[in-house]
Amino acid sequence: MKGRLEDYRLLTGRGRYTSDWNFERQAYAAFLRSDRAHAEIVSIRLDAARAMPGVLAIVTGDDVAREGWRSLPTNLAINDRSGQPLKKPPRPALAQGRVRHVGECVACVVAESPLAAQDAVEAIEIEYRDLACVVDASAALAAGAPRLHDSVPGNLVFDYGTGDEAATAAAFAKAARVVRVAVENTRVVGNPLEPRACAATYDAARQHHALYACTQGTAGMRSQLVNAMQIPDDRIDVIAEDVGGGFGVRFNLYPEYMAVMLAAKKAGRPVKWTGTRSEVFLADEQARDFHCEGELALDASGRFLAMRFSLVANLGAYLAPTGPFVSTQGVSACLTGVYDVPAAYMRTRLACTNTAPVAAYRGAGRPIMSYILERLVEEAAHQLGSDPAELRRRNLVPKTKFPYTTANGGKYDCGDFEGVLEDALRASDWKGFAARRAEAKARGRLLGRGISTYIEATGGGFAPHDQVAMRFGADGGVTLYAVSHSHGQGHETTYAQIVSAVLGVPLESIRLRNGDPAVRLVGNATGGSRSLLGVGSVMQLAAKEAVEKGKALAAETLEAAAADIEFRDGSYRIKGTDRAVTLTALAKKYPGRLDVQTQQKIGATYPNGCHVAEVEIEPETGEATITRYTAVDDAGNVINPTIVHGQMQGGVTQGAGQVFGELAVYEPDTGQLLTGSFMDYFMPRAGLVPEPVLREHPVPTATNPLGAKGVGEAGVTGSLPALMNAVVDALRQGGVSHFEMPATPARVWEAIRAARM
Ligand code: MCN
Repeated sequence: MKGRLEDYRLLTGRGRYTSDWNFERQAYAAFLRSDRAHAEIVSIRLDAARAMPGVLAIVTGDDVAREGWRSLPTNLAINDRSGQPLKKPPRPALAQGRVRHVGECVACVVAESPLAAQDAVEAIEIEYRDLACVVDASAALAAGAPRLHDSVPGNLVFDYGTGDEAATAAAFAKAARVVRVAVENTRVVGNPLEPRACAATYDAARQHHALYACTQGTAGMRSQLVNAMQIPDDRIDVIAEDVGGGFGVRFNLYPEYMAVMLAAKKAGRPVKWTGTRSEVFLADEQARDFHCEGELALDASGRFLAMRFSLVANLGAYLAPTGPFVSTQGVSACLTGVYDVPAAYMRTRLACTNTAPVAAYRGAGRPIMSYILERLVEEAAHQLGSDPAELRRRNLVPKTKFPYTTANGGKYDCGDFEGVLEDALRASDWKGFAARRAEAKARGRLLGRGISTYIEATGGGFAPHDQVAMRFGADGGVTLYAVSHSHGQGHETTYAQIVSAVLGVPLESIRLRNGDPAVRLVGNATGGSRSLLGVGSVMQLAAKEAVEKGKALAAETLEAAAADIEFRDGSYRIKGTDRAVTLTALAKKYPGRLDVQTQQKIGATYPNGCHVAEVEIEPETGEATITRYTAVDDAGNVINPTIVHGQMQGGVTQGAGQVFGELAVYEPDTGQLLTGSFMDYFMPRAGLVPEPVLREHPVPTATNPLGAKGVGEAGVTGSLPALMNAVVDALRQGGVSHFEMPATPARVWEAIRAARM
């Protein structure tokens, strides 16, 4: 296959992204955003702004309250360590009485042009009374910290615990050795290519809203809106065609979308908002930002007896809809990694701070776990003087133990962790490293090697099931409908491959419609690397159902008994004869009769892999270069190897971005975001990661009809610890004993200099 089905359309500018939608009598929105981290709103005067040319309407938090629209939703289905449910401080679409982070929406101005709207924003007179702020999660939990929400004492929204605390303590008590590490998983900004945007229309006669927004799934967005606006589901359509990247930060409802919907209602005109890159930095959900402490208990032979983790998560000023889930169960779904460990416990305290809300970002919690766990295991190998691969090998869950129940109740379906590790050692020339290190040393460079054996959960999902529809057109084409969105993953191609293999029709005759409001379906948004194994599986079931449906019609057409009809290569034929009719011909002859709508709940499965990285550091400049990268992954059965390799490469690069430079920095005293543009915020470029060696080690799962595991996030879950382990290993050669991300030249140089003094 040459390229992906969607490539020509997207590469020739024929995609339809959110800001490509235009409407008759369309007006434009701009936002007044808080320029301070924490303050009471004393007064807002709108007269001067209203009098500006072209201004049509201005909405504020009072209008949202008057409309009866509630807080943006958030949820966590469990109670915390003391039996308490999640504290859910209110998060109105526009600030009501107080602002809690720089960039929070205060007012939405609608005008005849984007410039007129922006000018009027600047004419709004607002008086604030500043309050003390806190941007660090541990500081926010300390006694005497500024309190963000009246309903959240001590800024602690949830005190999560998972695993068996007593059994873990008992195992630690009898350990021959205990290894400890503390690491920061730094805050990053997602930065999809397409900045956030939306357009809203309101049909007063039908009391009906339509929202056009860049989203990873229209059904999830609609249900979040229904929850916040308290209106029936059929009064809202959410529409999205092409979406320019998501990475998790396009999953949830955002305040701007509700504000623009209200503005459209008030102005009586369609309203469009196209955010800027600055607004992405200030007000998109941000990610990671965990302080992590880990302890590993080992017996005298280096067997893992128990693990214990204590985490503090910074959730930002408000709880994003999925923020609490991602920071708790999203992290601990693979608490003990690929290791066979009898006891484990994790405690995570979720704190509010005066920063942008935090939620899912590629890996959605799993890279937090893989990072602390694999840094811990690497440190154990270092302290024991053991080969890091050998220590891992000794502790992996053996093939014979699947399905494997983890110490906190997770169930890994299948895998071959030892086989994956051995493949990676071979592919990375593990044994040749000593010679490469000596060669680098001779050139005055520090060469380090890092390994990670990771695992992640894919397949969950919040919706009750995944539903797809398949319609056969008069032109012989097949249209597939799903609610999960493709925003870079190539679903148009892979779903078509699955369906084409069953129906025997050409790939090019298959189209994909994501979230078409005319075909309302229940289903999950794209997230958790589950689209192929969830939606793709249901696509296959739907295709098989269509083939079955066609049998009776073929029998009628061929004047034979249905039992005598067989289907092969796109045609029904009477067994043992050459009398046949194609499925396409039947679809044309019997319009609508082959159409199907199918659903299924698909369970979780656990992709895993072993990544090995080598990083060379130039001690005089602090510059770090990835010299080799090897990834062996078990994604189960693979539908499209090119796409899978692209996904791995993208994920690995995303991990490399965080390890080598990405960092969102808030000034501690003022809460100002110091890294609010690409001038200050590092973005990984293509040259950061050399062409990786990518290998598959598939162990097909029985949990879905395709035998597939997810792949979209695996690259980052594996690369974050592998790369940082390599950096730390290189720096050890320079005498550095402790180092935190990001490994920018300045920070690396400073660490080496400090170690030399
Ligand atoms: N695939 C395959 N065989 C497998 C597994 C997957 O051929 N065994 C293919 C799938 O058919 C699909 C692609 O690989 O075309 C990714 O599939 P999957 O692992 O199911 O992940 P999703 O499609 O659900 O994508 C979500 C995942 C997530 S959660 C984030 S975050 C992410 C990611 O994918 N964001 C991305 N990859 C991204 N890639 C791009 N370009 N942009 C983003 O925003």
